[in-house]
Order: sequence, then structure tokens, then C-alpha cells
Amino acid sequence: MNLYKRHLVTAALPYANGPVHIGHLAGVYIPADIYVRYLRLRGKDVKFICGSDEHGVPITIKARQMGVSPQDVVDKYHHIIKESFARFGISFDVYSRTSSKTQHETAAGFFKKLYDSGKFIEKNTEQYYDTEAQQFLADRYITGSCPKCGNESAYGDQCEKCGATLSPTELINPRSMISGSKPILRETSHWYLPLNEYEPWLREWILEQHKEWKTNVYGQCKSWLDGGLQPRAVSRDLDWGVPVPIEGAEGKVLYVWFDAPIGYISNTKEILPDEWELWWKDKETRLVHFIGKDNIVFHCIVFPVMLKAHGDYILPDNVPANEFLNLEGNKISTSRNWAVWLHEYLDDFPGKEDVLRYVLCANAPETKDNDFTWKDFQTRNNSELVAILGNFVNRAIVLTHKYFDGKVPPLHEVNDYDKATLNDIPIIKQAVEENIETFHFREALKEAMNLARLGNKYLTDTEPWKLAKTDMQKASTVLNIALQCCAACAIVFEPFLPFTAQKLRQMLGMQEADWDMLGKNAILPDSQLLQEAQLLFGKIEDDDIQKQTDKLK
Ligand code: B3M
Ligand code: ZN
Repeated sequence: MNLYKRHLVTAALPYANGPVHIGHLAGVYIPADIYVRYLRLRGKDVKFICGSDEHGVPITIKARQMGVSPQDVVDKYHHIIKESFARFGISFDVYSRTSSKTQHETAAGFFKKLYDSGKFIEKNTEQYYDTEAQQFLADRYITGSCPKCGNESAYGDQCEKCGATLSPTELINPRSMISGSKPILRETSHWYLPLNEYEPWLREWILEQHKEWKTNVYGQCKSWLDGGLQPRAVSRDLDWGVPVPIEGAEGKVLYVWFDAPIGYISNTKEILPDEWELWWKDKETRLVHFIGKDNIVFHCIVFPVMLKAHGDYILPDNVPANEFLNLEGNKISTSRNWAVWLHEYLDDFPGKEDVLRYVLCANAPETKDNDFTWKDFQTRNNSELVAILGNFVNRAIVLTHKYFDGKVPPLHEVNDYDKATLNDIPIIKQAVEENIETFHFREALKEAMNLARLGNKYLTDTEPWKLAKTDMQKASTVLNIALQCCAACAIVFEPFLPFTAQKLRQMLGMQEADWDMLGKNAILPDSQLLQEAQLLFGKIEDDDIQKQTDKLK
């Protein structure tokens, strides 16, 4: 981590065809935010890049469903998504969009560079054309019977009933989803990126040089490479997207997965117009992509080939993809509205952004799909956040107000237990560092919670409320140590629970979180005035949860 001057961290660009839900947060955005906040705390020069992915067939399908233009769809959802992330403290340095002028210019320029340097192959193929609607049909726009299971409403690219991957010409009795008419096959030409030509290089770069990548990522790359790579189309017959910048290519746009990753570059350009190339081309920059597992092939194979073919870009140093989060035992589904939408969560649980951040990190699908249940959400809130972290902090501050006028009392004689408690703090700090730096955020959060457990247990064992009756000096020492532990929590939780950490720092009269102070014995100077204690967390009742599970049904 220390070899690099700069850290360029990207998070997958969400499609602007709907709001974001807890699966997005758990899979991509919370891990990325924890990582970036931590790097900033360590004094690194970081840029956190994201933005809306506004092209592609899903957007045009949504537009048809809503009876509006694709631009109306992306305008609506771009703002909903951007606001949801902001409210959850996802601390992007930029959140722009791929319908921007910068993106159109950047993506077209990128394509042109590859085209002019002969990196594409051009192929004519037969594509279904809707003579009534006068347009070629993307795979998703063709329906018909699945040749495998007979399902009458299979799509051109897959059958949702039996899961088969199809190509449009395999469909029996194909029909256009635009006009309902029977489509005809018409010749069309497209440009292809010959991924197969880069196979030897990819084997070396990934399988030899990046054995440290997560098992699920490394494994998927290996199976793609072992399966043999095919040339991949980088253009489509669509009127929504970045036009192909070549004479005679009217009506053709860049394929969304060629376009979108270049969105990371154009988003960077928007905040760093003069020095973006330092971030994308200088070897001293470390590039890390946070994504979900369905995007691994695009971020580990397609986009790196594009960057390699372009010739002067750096490549991702790591791509820590997460698996999927399920909800109450079922796959999250936008179309079946089986989801917890971020903006709705905040309506029902105002001020509880960190509770969701906590639960989604504690249950993150880091190595396998995992399940979110409202019961578990309530349990973790009540028995971990309220009962351990909240209770510990509240007792330490209330007791200091009760016995020491709200000022940090001095340390007197320390015994072995006191020393052992203080010595555990730097040990926990190191465990948090090691886990975050290796993208083990669940484990890192558990270690951070050990700090709260340490303080809570220390108070319970030393019983300063009793000591105050017999030995004020001992009570003073105990509360000093408990408050140093609170201060350590106010720093260590900054990446995970930024709102709570900020509140706690305010209560303790601390300025910004200074990571280097973590593990020192005296973060809070003697007689520092504490503010009144306010509860960091509130209990979640059964009927709050019942309401959520009823809503899902
Ligand atoms: N728009 C999101 C998805 O596949 C996709 C990511 C683009 S990252 C360049 O859910
Ligand atoms: Zn089928």
C-alpha cells in the first residue's frame, strides 16, 4: 500500500434505471467507502470515483415502460441515486454520469484511438430487425419460445425460466417486443475487440502476477480464460448511447460495457481536468475497482484489454468483488420489488444510516452470497450497537459527569488489569489495519467492535460507581482509562460508522479522527471537558421489524 503515491478507487457505476437498494450497498459501496475513509485516515492521496451508468438497453426498456425518453429516466434516477449515497455517507470525490459531454468525448476518443490503431476487427452478422419499428432489435427486445424448456416468453439473450443463455436466432417463433411483429434477419456490421488475442497476456498478468486477488475473483477469471475468450462486440444498433465516431456508422452506438468503464476516466477528468492523466497513466498510482461478482469479467478482462490496447494506461492492482446479498431468503429483485430501497429505509429509520452500514458490513457477502433478515438487523442493533458500544460510551460519560464534573479525571496508580486493558488497544488497532488492507471488512469491523467490548467489560469489572464511594483515586484512574477507550472508538469506527464516530468525537471534545493517536495511552488530556452524554443508538422494537416484513409481502 505504501509503494504508491496515489490511490484511485472506483465503485461500479449503478444503472440509472432504478433506485439503489441494500444489495448495492453491501456488495460494493460500503466496502469501497470503508476502504477510502481508511486510506484518507492514513494520510494517503485518494480519489474515490463513481457516477451513474446511463446507457444500455435496460435504460431504453425502462423508458418504454414509463412512456418517457431515456434521458428522462436517467435524469430521474441519477439524482435519486446520488442523494441516497450522500445520505449514507458514501464519500465519493465525484459522482457524475455517462450521459455527460465529458463522457461522450472521452469514450468516443478512446474508441477512435483503438479503431485508428487497428485494434478492432470488423464483422458482418445477421441481426433481427423490426420492419414496423424500423430498428434493429437488441437481444432483450426479442421474445419467443425457449428451445430448451419451451417457455413462451424467453428473451433473446436468456431464458429466465430455465436459466439457459440463448442467442436470438435460437428462439422459436421470435417476436419483437417493440411492435409485436415477426422480425426479419438483416445484415449489420459491428466492431469487435479480439479478446482472444490477449489471452496469453491476461494469463500472465492475472494468473501469474495477481495470485493475491480474492479467490472468487481469481477463480472466475481463470474459468473465463480456460473457457477460451471470443472477440466481443463493442458497438450496437441503438439510438441511445455514445455514437460510434466513424463515418457511415449512423445509428450505431458504443456497447454499454465498452462505454461504462471509460466513465471512471471521464468522471476523474471532471474533478481533475489538468492532472487526470497522472491518476490514470502514472505507475505511482494504484487503481482498485470495487464491484459485484457479475461485473468481474468486465473489470478483470474486458476493460484491462481496452486499457492495454490503448497502450498508455495503468491497470487495476486489485478488484475485490463481493458476492450477492439476498433478502429474507430470496434474491433481491427490482422487478418483483423484493428489495429494501435506500431512500425508503431512511424514511422508516431516520438517523439510523450507521445501523444499516454496520449490519451490511457485519453480514457482507465477501466470499459467498449472504442473507439479510430484518430479525438479524434488529438483533445486531439491540445486542451489539446499543448494548455494547452505546452502553459503554454512555456509562463512561455519565459517570464522569456524575463524579468528576464532566472533566477527564487524572490517571493515578495503575494495576495489571488497567495496563492489560490499555495494551490491548494498539493490538486491536493493528488487527483492524491488516483486515482493511486485505479487504476483509467484516473481520475488520469485528476487531473494531472488540475495542467497545474491551471498554464495556473493563467498566463492568471495575465498577467505578462503587469505587467512587470508597476510593476516588481508583475511580478517577478507571474512568480515565475508560474514556481513552471511548476516544479510541471515536477514531476506529470512522471508516465504518462515520456518523456515530463524529457524534462521539463531539461528545468527547475531540477534533478530527487522528489515526496515529489510536493506541496511544492518552488521547484525551486530563480535565478535558466532555459534553452531555447523548445515546448513540436506540432500540429497535418488534413492530418496527414486523412493518418491514409485512411491506415485503
Ligand atoms: N452499470 C452495474 C451493474 O452491472 C453496471 C456497472 C458498470 S461499472 C463500469 O449492476
Ligand atoms: Zn428455458
